[in-house]
Order: sequence, then C-alpha cells, then structure tokens
Amino acid sequence: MDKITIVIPTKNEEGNIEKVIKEVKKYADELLMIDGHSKDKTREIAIKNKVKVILDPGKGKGSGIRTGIKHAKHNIIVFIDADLSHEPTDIPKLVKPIIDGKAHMVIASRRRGGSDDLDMNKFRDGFLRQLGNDLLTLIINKRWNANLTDIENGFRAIRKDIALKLNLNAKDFDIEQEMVQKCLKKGFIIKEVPSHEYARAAGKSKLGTLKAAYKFPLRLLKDFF
Ligand SMILES: Nc1nc2c(ncn2[C@@H]2O[C@H](COP(=O)(O)OP(=O)(O)OP(=O)(O)O)[C@@H](O)[C@H]2O)c(=O)[nH]1
Ligand SMILES: [Mg+2]
Repeated sequence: MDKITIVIPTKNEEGNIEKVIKEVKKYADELLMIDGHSKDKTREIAIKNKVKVILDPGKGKGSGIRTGIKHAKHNIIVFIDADLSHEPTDIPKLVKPIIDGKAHMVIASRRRGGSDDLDMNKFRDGFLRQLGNDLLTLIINKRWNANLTDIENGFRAIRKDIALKLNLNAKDFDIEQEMVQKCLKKGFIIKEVPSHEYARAAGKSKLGTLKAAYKFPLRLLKDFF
C-alpha cells in the first residue's frame, strides 16, 4: 500500500490549525506540521493534538516545504495549507494519479474548482494575483508544451523521491512554481484535479502580494533553461 505523509506548513495559524488537523488526520499515515517560528499558540495546539512539529529554518514558506520533504517518512507527500482554504475531502483524488502510476505530481487546481479566496473585487489580492498566476501559467505552458491551469496552488501531492530529485532551493512562496518548472524540465508528469479554494478562515495572509511579486518572474527566469 502507498502510504501518505501530510505536511501542513504553518505560521501563526492558531485560529485554524486544530480544525485542519482534525480534518486531514484520517487521510494521513503520518502527519507533520512544519512551523515557521509562529509567535502564537500554533505549535502548542499541534502538540496537544499529538501532531509531530518541526521548526523550519525561518526563511519563509519554501524553506518550510523543503523541510517537510526532507522529514516525510512516506513516499507520497500531500501539502495542505493551515488556513482552512483547501478541501481535505479532495485528498483521495489528489493522490490517486500518483498511486495509479499516472503522475509524479498532482496539483489541486483553483481554475478548475473555483476560488473564494481570490476576491476579484480586490485589485491587489484578487485581480493582480490571478493575472500573475495566469500569465506565468501561460508562459510555462508554452515553454514546456504543458496544459496546466494553476501552477501556484500549495495544495498538491508529490512523490518524495521525485521531490528530492528537483534540488529545490526556493525560500519563499515561489517554491510551488519551482516545483512545477523543475518537474517539467526533467520530464516528470504533472496532473491537475479540480479543487475548490475557500477564503482564509482566521488570521492574516503571509504572502504580501506586492512585496513578493518580483519573486515569481525571477523564479521563471531562474529555472527557464
Ligand atoms: N513553515 C512555514 N509556513 C508558512 C510560512 N509562511 C506562511 N506559511 C504557511 O503557508 C501557508 C500559505 O500561506 P498564506 O498566508 O495562507 O498565503 P496565501 O494563501 O497566499 O494567503 P491568503 O490568501 O491570505 O490565504 C499557510 O498555511 C501559512 O501558515 C513560513 O515561513 N514557514
Ligand atoms: Mg492561504
């Protein structure tokens, strides 16, 4: 049987983490919380719920994801955010193409499943984010002859042995895009499944659309050739 490690990256998610743990637990053979040095009760709540907590190097979400890959015990890794924006009941359909040997990585696509988080009435956190994601997706599709719709979503599954072959180095939110570009570059198969994204339940976004915006085109160039 293919066993699953679920990795939850967290940073100050005390208002969400207990519910996420309860919702994803039944899909996990191993559950890891990778924490970016939360200053609230996030780690305390996870420990109370008997979840293994590992601190990341404190450099951003990307360093958290890479820490999760390193520590995962099983060969199928599912990443799910800690803010209740992803649909845990979609985990079985996310891992199925990997179990069936049809994909090396599977992304939950908000383009195919819809998103309440991308509020298109908001210029920065709606329109600009969607525009950026779509533009990067188009360029990446053209570059590698792919047919993806959502390269940035953090809700995804990947084989650990494949993730290790990617030599990931992103420290921040460009990690998801790096995974996509390097998979395509190395000829690994990426599939998408539709999944609905909800608006973050409690707490604040850590992305900072404007401050982080330069990282995505920079990543595009870094791993283009
Ligand atoms: N380990 C780790 N996790 C992080 C770090 N920064 C953010 N996260 C987590 O990564 C996930 C995605 O971050 P969000 O702040 O939700 O980013 P976003 O989805 O673009 O923003 P929202 O639209 O507000 O949800 C969440 O579970 C965060 O808690 C970090 O430095 N280290
Ligand atoms: Mg979020």
